[in-house]
Amino acid sequence: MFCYQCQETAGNKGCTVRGVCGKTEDVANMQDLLMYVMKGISIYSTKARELGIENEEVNKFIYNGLFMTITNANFDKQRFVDYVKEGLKLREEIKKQLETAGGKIEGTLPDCATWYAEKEEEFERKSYSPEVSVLATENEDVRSLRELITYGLKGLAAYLEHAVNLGFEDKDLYKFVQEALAKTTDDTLTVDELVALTLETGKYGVNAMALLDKANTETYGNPEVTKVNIGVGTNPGILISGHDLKDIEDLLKQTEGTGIDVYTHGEMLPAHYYPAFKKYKHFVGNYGNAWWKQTEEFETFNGPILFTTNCIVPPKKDASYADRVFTTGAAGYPGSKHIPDREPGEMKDFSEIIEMAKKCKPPVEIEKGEIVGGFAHNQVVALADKVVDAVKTGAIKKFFVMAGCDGRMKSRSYYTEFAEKLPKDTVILTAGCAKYRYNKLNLGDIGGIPRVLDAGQCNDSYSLAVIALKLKEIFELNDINELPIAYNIAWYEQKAVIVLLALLYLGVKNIHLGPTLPAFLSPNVANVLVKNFGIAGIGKVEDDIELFLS
Ligand code: SF4
Ligand code: SF3
Repeated sequence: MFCYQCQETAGNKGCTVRGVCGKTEDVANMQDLLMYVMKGISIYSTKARELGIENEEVNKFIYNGLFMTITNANFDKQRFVDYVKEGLKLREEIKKQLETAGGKIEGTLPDCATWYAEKEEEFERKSYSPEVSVLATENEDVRSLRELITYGLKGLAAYLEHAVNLGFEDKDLYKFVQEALAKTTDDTLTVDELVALTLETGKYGVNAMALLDKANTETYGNPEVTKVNIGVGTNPGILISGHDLKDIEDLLKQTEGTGIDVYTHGEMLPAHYYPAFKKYKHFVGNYGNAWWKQTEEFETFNGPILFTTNCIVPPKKDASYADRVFTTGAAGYPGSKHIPDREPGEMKDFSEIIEMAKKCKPPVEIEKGEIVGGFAHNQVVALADKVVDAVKTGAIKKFFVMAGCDGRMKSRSYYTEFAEKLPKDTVILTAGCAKYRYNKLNLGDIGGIPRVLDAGQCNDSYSLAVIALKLKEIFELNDINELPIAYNIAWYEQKAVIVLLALLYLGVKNIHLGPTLPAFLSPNVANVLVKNFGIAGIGKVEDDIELFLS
């Protein structure tokens, strides 16, 4: 195996024996094979689209398959095997559609478009062969750019899937994702062309996040300032983790009146900010912190846990909660019950989880109090006068965008320290699970504006960009970079990659990225990012604060 797609990759080089995330070699290889097959499908579907052929099944297969390979989303090998099988069938189908329409692909086709097998043993063998690996691309700059694009596409696909689940779609996104995947197999593309494709990925990333923002807000209303309880009630509870709002809607509906409470975990916290979910009295609060603390915090929750997406941490051998873990959507874990997709017009069936919860003890309280969030673009724009005044009078000197992911590395205490040491006339704008490093610190407020403004999930980083563009308009500036906003972003998995590419596309410069720069950036590619966009890593807290404020 070789995997270097996340921030915690072994030695900041690559996982080669077993993932730091817990992904075993055979699962990693099968994920590579799925990527390989999806590239093959995309070669045909892209050509077919030129002839007006749009295959809905292919569209769904690709975004869901990409999502399944995101760090900590799915560890279930059999699901990847089944998916590879389905993918090969689908590839033959779209190939036939293309041929029937008189279409033909010029030149020699790459192996990913022609390799075919039916037996699982053959999948296994293929998944271990070098041509399927990331390392098959020998030129390290080309590999770096291909992977940067691919990881961006994975993040984009995840956001797209959430939007589609709410009935919102954009055919251009399917087209771009498949076209870009196909291009990662094209040896004739130059480094410059791949750099251009990277930026284009950012552009579509903005579109995907905008689509999801529209889907979320039109379905559930605009997030509003909300106090979220972090303590517990006296009823048994179900803990729901991940990012999918449609899933939490179904769960809240089905648990109403059952005597079971619902708690959010990790990236599901922002569900509390949406007006549509506030009416549920049994929607009690948020339990625990960012994903990496789950092996400890799930021990005391006592009830079933539902993963709608990443981040799953494999339960420890002696974990008491392992048989209470359920997955759904792109998420999966071997041995955990997977709740099937909803039939059109219906809800997912969570009855098994609810029945299990009824037999469980209530959660043990691990924290007390409240946290405040809900500062997505609509809410902040509603407060714009106040914010603008504070900037004009100098009460707010600078904003710090500290969106992104959290992770288990010790070096991430940098972000807690950074938040603590920032001068009192600064405001943190956050989104994603990165916030757990400082959202319980009580950093105070500036004239009623809290010093940590949480917009929501990682995809709501889009909201932060909308806020920046709005401020640019109010202050009548020519360039988004003239605003008193600094970017100190934490990354972990591939959703943060699409957020980063989206910000670059929007013209944001001098983003600091930590706690380490991606291992998949070759020195030359890193240099392009440094030179053209002023991307930098992080250093010592005091030095960085001084640098940002200078
Ligand atoms: Fe390693 Fe990250 Fe890949 Fe897991 S996802 S195998 S930790 S690089
Ligand atoms: Fe977190 Fe996994 Fe990235 Fe949506 S839940 S931000 S890491």
